[in-house]
Amino acid sequence: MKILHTSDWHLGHRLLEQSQMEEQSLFLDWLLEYIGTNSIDVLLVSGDIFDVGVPSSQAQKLYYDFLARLYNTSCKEVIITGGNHDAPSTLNAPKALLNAFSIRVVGKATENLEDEILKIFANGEDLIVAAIPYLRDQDIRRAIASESAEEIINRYKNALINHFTEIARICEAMKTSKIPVIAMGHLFAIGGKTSESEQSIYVGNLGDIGASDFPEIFDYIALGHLHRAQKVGGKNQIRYSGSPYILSFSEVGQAKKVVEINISESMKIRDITVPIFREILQIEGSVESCKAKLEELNSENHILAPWVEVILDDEKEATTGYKDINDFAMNIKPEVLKISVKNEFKYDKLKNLIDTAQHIKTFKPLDVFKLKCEEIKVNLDDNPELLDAFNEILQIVTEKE
Ligand SMILES: [Mn+2]
Repeated sequence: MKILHTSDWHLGHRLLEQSQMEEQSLFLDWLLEYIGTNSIDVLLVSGDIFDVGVPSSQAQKLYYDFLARLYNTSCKEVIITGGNHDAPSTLNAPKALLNAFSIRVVGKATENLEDEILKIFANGEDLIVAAIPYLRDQDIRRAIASESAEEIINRYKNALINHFTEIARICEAMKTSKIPVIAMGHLFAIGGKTSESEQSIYVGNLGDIGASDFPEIFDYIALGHLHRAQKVGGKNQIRYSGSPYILSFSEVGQAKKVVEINISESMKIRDITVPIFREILQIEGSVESCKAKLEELNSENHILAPWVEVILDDEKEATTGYKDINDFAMNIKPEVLKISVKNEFKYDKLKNLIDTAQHIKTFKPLDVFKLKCEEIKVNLDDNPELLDAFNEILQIVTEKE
């Protein structure tokens, strides 16, 4: 039995307002072809299928078209779990219908742990999959009033580990002879490197668990959430597949992967590099050297127009540089999505605040805002309306919460 592990498709994602649907569509075409050519039997998608809870109709079309086409391949079992970006209700809505086509969806944790455990038979072999979705605080931990920030972190972490342990216990009871057991998860496990596009999620959601916190019974753990493909704590069998394409400029230069697990060959694990359908890169230097690099990029052949962030390394050039680069970019194929100046901002004070903070909840939004204004040299005393506007937004956000 051959299994393919992927995650974090973020269908419908936009990078600096640009739709990534073209490369997402090309990736799904490639994935179908890979599955067909390599006789993959089971596909695991560990969360963040969509970028937002209520995806656009085009994003949903990508998803359903893919699943429909997958039905005619060797892959007869598909397991999809919800990520922190997915609304459980969106993923779960077609659950019963998809189940009829052996596409199992676990959008969120329920009261019944057995709902997350699936016994699969494919290509003459048995497999148990613990399809653990992203675990929301309220799904697994009863909130207790007047808890300190630290207590909240610990309780959530403990609840997370408990959940995996309980699931492992049920798998243990189900397991006969040598049936392999695979777990899926969507969480931040320490020893993993973050990128900008998932950072806010993890800082806000606290649960740091390490490789040793995962129960021993799992022969492989298919993780989602971090966008860089990586092993957790150096363990070969605990992996993030990472996102299959770049979702943030902080991921530039990363090789994007899916992971193949061959159960029949004593759990042979190997990662497969996904072809690059759109080059996303950063160009750094003076205005002239950046233009030369853009020109060079323009002369190359690309499937989709490359997307570029230009970083000017000389502050003095910045004033004319923005216009210069923008004008130049009008007549070439590569698209310049962002122009910035190196070391434009001095992060010292904000960085200090973040470094010394125990927990995201100890930040006061107003303090962060004031430091940010200071950093970008906006004087709030001269612009009191900015402070009013910020407070108004803050109030709306707080009320929504
Ligand atoms: Mn993600």
